[in-house]
Parts: sequence; structure tokens; C-alpha cells
Amino acid sequence: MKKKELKSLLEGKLQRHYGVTASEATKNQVYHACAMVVRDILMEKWSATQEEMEAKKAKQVCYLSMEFLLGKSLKNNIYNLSMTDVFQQVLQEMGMDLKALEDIEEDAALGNGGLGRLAACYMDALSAQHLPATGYSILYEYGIFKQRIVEGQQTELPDSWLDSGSCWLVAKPDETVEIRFDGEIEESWDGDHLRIQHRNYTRVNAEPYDMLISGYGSETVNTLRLWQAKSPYSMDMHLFSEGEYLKAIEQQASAEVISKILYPEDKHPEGKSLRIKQQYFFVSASIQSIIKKHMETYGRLDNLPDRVVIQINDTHPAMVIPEMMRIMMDDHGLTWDAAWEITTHSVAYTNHTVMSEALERWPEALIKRILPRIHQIIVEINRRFCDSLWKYFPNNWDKISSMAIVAYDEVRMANLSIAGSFSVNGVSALHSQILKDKVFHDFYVVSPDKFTNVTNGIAYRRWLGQANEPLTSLIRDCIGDGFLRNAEELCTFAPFAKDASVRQKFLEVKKRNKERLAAYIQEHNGIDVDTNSIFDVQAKRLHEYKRQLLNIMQIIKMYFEYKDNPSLQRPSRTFIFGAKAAPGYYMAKQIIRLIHAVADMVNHDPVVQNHMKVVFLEDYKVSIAEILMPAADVSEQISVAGREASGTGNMKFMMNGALTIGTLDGANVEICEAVGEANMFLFGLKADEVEQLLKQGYQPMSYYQSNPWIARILGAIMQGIGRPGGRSVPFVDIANSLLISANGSQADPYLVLADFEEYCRAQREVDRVYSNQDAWNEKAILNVAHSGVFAADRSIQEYNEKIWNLTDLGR
Ligand code: GL4
Repeated sequence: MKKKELKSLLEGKLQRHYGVTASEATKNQVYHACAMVVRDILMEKWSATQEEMEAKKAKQVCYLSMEFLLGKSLKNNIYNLSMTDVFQQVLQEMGMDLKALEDIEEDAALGNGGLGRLAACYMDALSAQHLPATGYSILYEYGIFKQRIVEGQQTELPDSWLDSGSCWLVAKPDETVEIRFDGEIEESWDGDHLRIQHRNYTRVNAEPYDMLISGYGSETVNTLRLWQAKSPYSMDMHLFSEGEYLKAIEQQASAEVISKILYPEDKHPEGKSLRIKQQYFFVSASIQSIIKKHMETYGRLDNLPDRVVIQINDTHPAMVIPEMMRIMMDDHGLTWDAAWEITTHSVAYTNHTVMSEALERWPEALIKRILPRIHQIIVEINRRFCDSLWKYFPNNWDKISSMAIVAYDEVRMANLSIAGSFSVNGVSALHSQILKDKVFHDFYVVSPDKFTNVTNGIAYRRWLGQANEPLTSLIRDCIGDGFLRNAEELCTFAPFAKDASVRQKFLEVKKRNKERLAAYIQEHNGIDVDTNSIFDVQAKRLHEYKRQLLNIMQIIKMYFEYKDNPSLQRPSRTFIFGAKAAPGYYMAKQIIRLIHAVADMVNHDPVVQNHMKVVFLEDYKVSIAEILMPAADVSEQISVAGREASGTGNMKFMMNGALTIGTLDGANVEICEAVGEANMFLFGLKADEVEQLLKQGYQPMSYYQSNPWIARILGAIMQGIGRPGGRSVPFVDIANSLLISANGSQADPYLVLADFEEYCRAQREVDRVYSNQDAWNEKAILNVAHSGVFAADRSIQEYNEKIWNLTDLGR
């Protein structure tokens, strides 16, 4: 698009929507005008995509996820349309700055962390690969909370993102569907046909809002459909006129609360009725809309699996299975067998964690009360499933009851997901192997062909192309810009690691990115950090298995080493953390507090602060990650081996040229295969060693007794940590959790003490390698060059080949 055309489009929006000229418009108005212009362009492509899908009778993926952690849209859409330059120029002439407008937009934070961000990366890659897709989720009014740190402790504030985000939503009120909760099921025979009637139910409307999903250089624009809960009863006038004001609006409020807020727990499902309602609400709305559309086009359901594949992002949407059964049997008159055939050939399940507390189980009584028909269907699925298991495990009741979908008054969503799908995949090679060997071993024995792996990937044009322009342009200068379409071409950057001038330029790029981050830290934390120091970053949700505690213990050790020996020669370090803790997760919040106490101690010590700093970035989110990843030298990926299903931050850091210090966990294993052990810092117990140690009886006290550093650090943690001369805070619970087993639970279940010594060794290796800047940069460049396999494009291709078999709209 030419400058003149864009200018007149923007002026038109400002005039018609705000009645102002370009020179009168506020920044906020110009932001909205830009968004509207971009939306119009996407809308045309979206219509063309829809037409093409119909003409080609395309097969599409419906990606159901409770979470899509999108971040900001304006920059990404403009970039994908290759309009960054023209926007910059036109805005400049209007006296505005594109960057400043981008900052007005709040992150769309409809997700907790990796799982939700993965969904967003996949939508982007699907459009880029011109594969037809619709994402389905909930239009939460409040996304993940905003984190405020008050006196070193996390507090939570609501995140109302819609003020600046709603301009990306296209309301489709005509496609509203009705969702039914509660009530009773009445069965009656109509000849030889069983009629199911749902009586006394509570009705909630689901209103769709569509977001248009662009892909880099692609004509395909896909849809992310977000459902909002609306009460069909505006207000009970009868009650109202009798003066019962509150009761009158109660019904309305209890319906609309369903889409109010995202649950902020990563890996800890709350057994709350509202959460079940959220799940069924978006599942039922999505399936109703998928089946309705299919019936309008084809007039039959038996070919549904040829036209759609329903990918469920973890078990949160697992109720698609009984819901499809319900709609096909009760509304369309299919037999059980016919409906089961269609359902199990349409649904595919991705597992994202092996942590047992994250495997969803719902109290059966709750499901029965809130979703009586779904409950009946689940019970019947279970009965037939257990029958079928008999032939594999005759007389083995223990095994069958462990695989059952309903048992001990609980409904097990993972078992339902496996039984009702044609594909089960993990998200890294190691994780998929653990699923087959351990977590779902019995299911694997019954249907080995169902199980597969698709290693995660990232939308690298966002995480490298947009977030790190200096590095992108250095790569472009070396190898051309084909890598922006095909990430595998990044490997042709590898030989440049040997080129001294490229290493020098890489160093300058990193320095610029560190300066940008340092400015951010100065503005938000008031801390001066040295851009010549090693930027060592751990940014991810706060969870004990991710072991931020291991990191902070090593930092305390370093602090003592400088105290003991002020002339110690080591490269200086800036340790940077970003992490939200679930609001009810006590230990995670204590660890955040400890990080702040250590930061206070280190940053105010007159001697030590010249060697190291500790920074905690408040409210870590996608847009902060976009500043953080490009500036990192060291990427901390230090989870207990076997627990982190994949990780995706690890990929983003690598692609931006950070060296990983990590355990052989999740996708770290594949990072190591791609870049070579010599170009990262591996340490710690391996997954099988972890299991073995826990099995044979792990005694953290023995490490405490044999390693004086551990004793000294835990002693300090217990006595209190704080700035010199100031108040110090004791962290007795943290120390106890590492040493004492409370009511039968394992002490230090995440093996912090077992891996401590090895981790410190690896950190000294980081110092040694960094002391030779040039050698370090060579390794960093090799990390960038070998990161192409972690593009979401590759993951999507694998999903398509192994599971989806979609129609390619680009052909
Ligand atoms: C997660 C995993 O913990 C993480 O390793 C993985 O990268 C991500 C996407 O597959 O899914 N599982 C859950 S639950 N939250 C995650 O971030």
C-alpha cells in the first residue's frame, strides 16, 4: 500500500469515528484508527479465506484451548502484512510514532504461561502456512492478573484488557448459541426411538467475538473465536417490581460470571463449579457452532472427520467428547455407535504435563448436578470402555479401575481424552516417551498407534523478527531474508560464527539489546545494571519444579564468595527474574519474596553490588518477554529432569543467542541435540536418575550435612535475609521444605539440594567461557543458527502430517 492511500484511510477513520482531523487526534484515537484500518484489510482477506475454504471443501483444524496468550496485536498484524515501513512513514508525517502507539495496547493476556502462549504461536503459524484453522476459547473480561510487588511481595490486580483490546474483536451476535446447565434429564420412548428431554435447566447464551489471525506474508487469515457469556434474561421484572432488586439481577450475574475471569493457576485445576461451567460453556458453544456449520454445508455428519479435526489443548476441553455424542444422538438422531465413530475420528488430544496435580479430575457429583446429560454419556462411555479393556487385561480389576474414566466418585479427564480421541501427543521427545513409559503406559499398551510426539515450537517471526530487529538485520545481511519464511535456512548462518567481523557485530547487537533492557530496568526498578555484565535470565511461571530456588541459592553462594573474598575475579553478573505465582500458591509466593530479599541484600552491599545485581521484573508478560529475550546471555532452564514437558521460553532465548544452562529436561534435550553439548551448559540428574533417587529414598539432609555451602545458605535463609543494616526476613518455611518431610511427604521433592553442587559447577563454567568474549559469541551465534527447528511452522507441519491432514489453501 502506498503512503497516500494509507494516510487517507487513517484520516477517514479519525474523521468518521472521532470527528477529528489528524492534527487534532490524540494518540489513543490514532491507535484505534490504525487498528481499524488493519482490521479492514484483514477482514477482506478473511472473507476470501472463508470463500476459498468453502470452494475447496477444505478440511480445517478446530483448536480448542481455555487459553490464548496473544500479547499485542497491532505490531504483529502490521508486520505480517509487511506494512511496518509505510505505517512508520505516514505516522511520522502525522507527528506520531508507531512504537508509542503500540505501547498503548494492553497485552491480551488470556492465558497463564506456556500452554496459552503455545496456542497463540500455533494460530500464527497456521495462518502463515495457509492452513485453515479456527481457534476457540473464552472472551475473559479479565485476563491473568497484573502483578504488583509491594514490599517484596506479590499482590494481584485485575487485568481489564478490553479497553484497548476490543478493537480487534468482530462481534457476531447472530451466531449466538444457547448453553444449558443444571436441571433433570427425562427419557421417554417414542416408538423405538429414545427421546431425551432436558428439563428445568438454566440457560446461558454464548455470544461469539472473532479475532482475525494473520500470518506472515500469507493471504490466509484464520479466526480465533472467543465466546462471551450473556444471560438471556435481562432482568426479572416481576421480582424487580416487587422490590427484590438484588434477586432480580442475580440470575443475570450468575450467568455472565462464566466469562468474567481466567483462572490464574498454571497446572493446578481448581475443583470449582465455575471452572466446570467455563469448560462446558466454551466446549458446547464451539461444538454446536462447528456441527451447525457442517450440517449447513454437507447436510450429513458421517463425513465430519474428513472436514474437521478437533485438537484439544490439554484436557480442559475434554468435554467435547461427550458433548459431540450428545448433539449427534439427541439432536441429530444418530446411534451411539455412529456418533462414537465420528467423535473418536475427529478428536485429538495434546498432553502438556506429567505433574499429577495437574491431571484434571472432577468430583462426579458436581458433573452430575451441573451437566446431567453429559454425566449420563460419560458414564456410558466409561462402561463400554471398561468392557473393552477386559480383553486386554482379563480379571485384572486393579488395572481396569486405574484406567477407568469414572472411578472413586471422580471423573478423570485425561482418561476420557485418551479413550475418546484418535491421537495423543506429548510436546517434546522426552515428554512423549514418559507418557508412553509411565503416565499413560497402560493406554499405550492397548493402543500404541495413538501415541505420537510433536515437539513445541514458537512464532519466531514475533520472537526474533519483531522482537530483535538488530539481530534479524545482522542475519539478513549474512544469509538474506529467506529465513523469515523458512526457519531451516537459519542454519546457513552457522559458518558465520567463524567470521570475526560477524562475531563483533553480534556483540554490538547484544549490547544494544542489553541497553534497551537496562533502560527498562532503570525506569521500572530504579536499578542501574552494567551492560557489560552477563545477563542471566530466568523468566517463567513460578513453580517449585522449575527451581527458581536453585537459582537464588546459587546467587546467595556467589554473594558469600564475594563477601569472603572481595578481590575474587569473575565476570560480573546481572541476574534477572520474571515470574508470576498463582495467588493461592504459598511456597511460590515465598520464593518471590526471597528473590526480593536477596536482591535487597546484594544490590545494597557496597562491595558486592559492583560484581553482581539481582533484578525482579514485575508483571512478566508477553510484551516484557519481547524486550527480555533479545538481551539475555544466559537462559536458565533448570527444572527437575522429567517434569517440564517441553518449555518454549528455552527456544526463544536460544533463538536470540542466549546460551542455555539447563538440565536434560523437556525440549532442552532437543536443544542439546541441535546445537551440541559444547554450546550449552548441562548439569544435574537425568530423568531416570531422578526417578531412581526418589524411589530409593532421597535424603536431602545428607547433602545439607556434607556440603558446607548448603548449610551456610540455608542457615542464612532461616535466620533472615535483607539489606545490610536493614530489616531482614527469615524464610523458615522454605528451608524446612528442603529438609523436613512434613506428614509423610518427601522433603525437597524437586531435588534442589541434590543438583546444587552440579549447578554451581556449571555456573563456574559459564564464567570461564564468558571470560573469552569472542569464544562466547561464537557459541551464541551457533545457538541462533541451530534454532530453526524450534519454529512453530515446523511443529504445525508435523501436526499436519502426523495428525491433521488439512487442506493447503496455498496450493
Ligand atoms: C505446559 C508445560 O509446563 C510447558 O513445559 C510446555 O512448554 C507448555 C506448552 O506445551 O505446556 N503445561 C502446562 S499445564 N503449562 C505449561 O506451560
